[in-house]
Amino acid sequence: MTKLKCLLWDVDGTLADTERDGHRVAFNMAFAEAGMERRWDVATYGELLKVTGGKERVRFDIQRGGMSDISDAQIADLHGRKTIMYQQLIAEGRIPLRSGVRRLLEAAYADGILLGVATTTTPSALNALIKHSLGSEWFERFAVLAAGDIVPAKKPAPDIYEYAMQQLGVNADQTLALEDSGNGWLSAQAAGLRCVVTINDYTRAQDFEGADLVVAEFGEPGDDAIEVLQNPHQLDSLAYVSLNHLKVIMS
Ligand code: XBP
Ligand code: MG
Repeated sequence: MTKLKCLLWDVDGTLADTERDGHRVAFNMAFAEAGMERRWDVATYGELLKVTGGKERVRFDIQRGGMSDISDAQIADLHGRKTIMYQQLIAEGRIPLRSGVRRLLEAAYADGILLGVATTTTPSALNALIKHSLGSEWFERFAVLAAGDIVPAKKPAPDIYEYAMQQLGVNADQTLALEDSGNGWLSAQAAGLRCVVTINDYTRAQDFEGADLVVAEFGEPGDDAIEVLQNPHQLDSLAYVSLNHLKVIMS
């Protein structure tokens, strides 16, 4: 019998490739609007992604000498503008869901599995992605949306996963995390969760030692078989990741 009772989804990089073409672009728009010279190119943003949270990422770039110093209040204002610009980019429909995400969400929902989000991103940015990329019915279908500053310590700390599980009344034995990054995997691992990782260009070289499955994407039936990077449970028929694969990982 399956122990899989709950799936907790990371957002940025997992539901959709939002970082390079969404968050990064919105930060640059906010810098320009504020009259700042700094621009984060694709490679630079990859370096900055080691710090989770947009405000924290700006502070980190200041500390490493990438931008002139500004106060925390100015960072918060700048980040507020960035979040509005990000929502506009999402509303333009620029960022589709990653392959297999909708299929797995719908299969799990139909199967009565609890669904939740555990992300470091800002709630209004998450809401925009749900509304424009997933569909508004998912505001009801997710049993918890755990996001942003709701916990003091962002990933790789376990807090956001622990908060989501507490809200749902589930424990780590019943819950599987879906992540895309090393920091996300560390957060899930520290919360005692099993974890499936779908890498992207920014995270391919990161360390996922101990994760339960690492693939390039979830994939779709009928498409080319997915690239499998780590398969410690020796799952078979992995042309795409199915709900049954997730159940086997938890059994
Ligand atoms: C990824 C993050 C976020 C986004 C930016 O979150 O670290 O900070 O890059 O979002 P996750 P904000 O993968 O956990 O969803 O600017 O709203 O912080
Ligand atoms: Mg992520």
